[in-house]
Amino acid sequence: MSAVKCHGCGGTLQNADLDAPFYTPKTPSDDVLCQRCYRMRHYGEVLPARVDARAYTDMLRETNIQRALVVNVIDLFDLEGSILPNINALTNQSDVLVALNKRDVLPQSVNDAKLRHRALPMLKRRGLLAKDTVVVSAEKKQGIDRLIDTIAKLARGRDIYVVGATNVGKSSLINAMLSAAASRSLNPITVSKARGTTQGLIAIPFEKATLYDTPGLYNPNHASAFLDENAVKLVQPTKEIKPRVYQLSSPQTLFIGGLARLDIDAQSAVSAIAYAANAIHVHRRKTDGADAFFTAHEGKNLTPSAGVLNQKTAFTLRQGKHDIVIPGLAFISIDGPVRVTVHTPKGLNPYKREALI
Ligand SMILES: Nc1nc2c(ncn2[C@@H]2O[C@H](COP(=O)(O)OP(=O)(O)OP(=O)(O)O)[C@@H](O)[C@H]2O)c(=O)[nH]1
Ligand SMILES: [Mg+2]
Repeated sequence: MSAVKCHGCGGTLQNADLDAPFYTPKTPSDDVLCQRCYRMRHYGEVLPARVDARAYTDMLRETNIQRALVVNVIDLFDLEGSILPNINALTNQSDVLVALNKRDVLPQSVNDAKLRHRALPMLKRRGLLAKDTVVVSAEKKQGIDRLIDTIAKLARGRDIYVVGATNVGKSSLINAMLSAAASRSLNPITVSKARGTTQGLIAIPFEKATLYDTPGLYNPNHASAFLDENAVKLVQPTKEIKPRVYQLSSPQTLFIGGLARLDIDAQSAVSAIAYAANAIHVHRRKTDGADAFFTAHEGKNLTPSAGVLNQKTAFTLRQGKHDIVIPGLAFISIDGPVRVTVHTPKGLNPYKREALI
């Protein structure tokens, strides 16, 4: 077998087995993409693959990551879900740079300093400590020069590993840095809405060292894990999210597509702001009869849907603004005090936090 890697995803190319990963009908060479990358790039297909925790840890352990600068990419829309559970064991904690990516999907009216200020304690509480943080958008090419400068300053000639959960935008950010530097014409890395696009380490020359793109860790607590390929495209915000504002009296219910339902129980009316991809319908109705409404409308008005909402999680929010987060789907900013019961498919676990916005 050849040892030539697909320049799209980093997997080792082979032309022996059509059904095995990294197949190409061509002779493997530096310019060849595997068939999966080719189809994702040219036909926009979503072809998910998984990198689980064990494979991920084994892969990084074999590298020099302990002596390198680690750029941990975080998706601002799925902040906590982007944190790697074992990141501290794998890296030298003092050398982590956090890139808060997909800034463009959050309202432009919130400034970067505020986002940083709100996001940092959330990351810290989950064990992610950083030497520095940069707010960026790979899509809109915002903050890219600052990211390059900060990487160069912190790396001090060492190698760089770009890590993070799957789909947070690692490869997109690297492509944005490559086009900003524009000093050499390197092949772009494959980027897609599929989770698990990058499958192996991809080495890119960076100053006198090497920058590595890495596969992302699969996180099962994410709306995408409950949806088919077409619905996966719906839940990912691609444009600035338009906040949807409600005054809810009790007992009222908000449906976020067909994947989540929030039942509100408060003494007086409460204000709730839903942040979800603009394509997702948010429905308000009386809690009474909400079960029958779901049965009648899931998959139609209430889309996307996994067919069931068979898990209930109860939250008590104190005075002040809090978010209820449905990972990968939405966060809903609610003014307490209020009790909220969240219905989701079993295994899609909501949580509460201080308000991000
Ligand atoms: N709106 C927006 N979308 C982004 C941004 N960065 C990446 N994306 C989108 O997010 C999706 C995932 O991007 P990738 O670059 O493939 O993410 P990754 O972290 O390399 O993913 P894996 O290789 O699967 O681990 C794609 O649909 C990108 O277009 C961004 O700054 N803003
Ligand atoms: Mg990637």
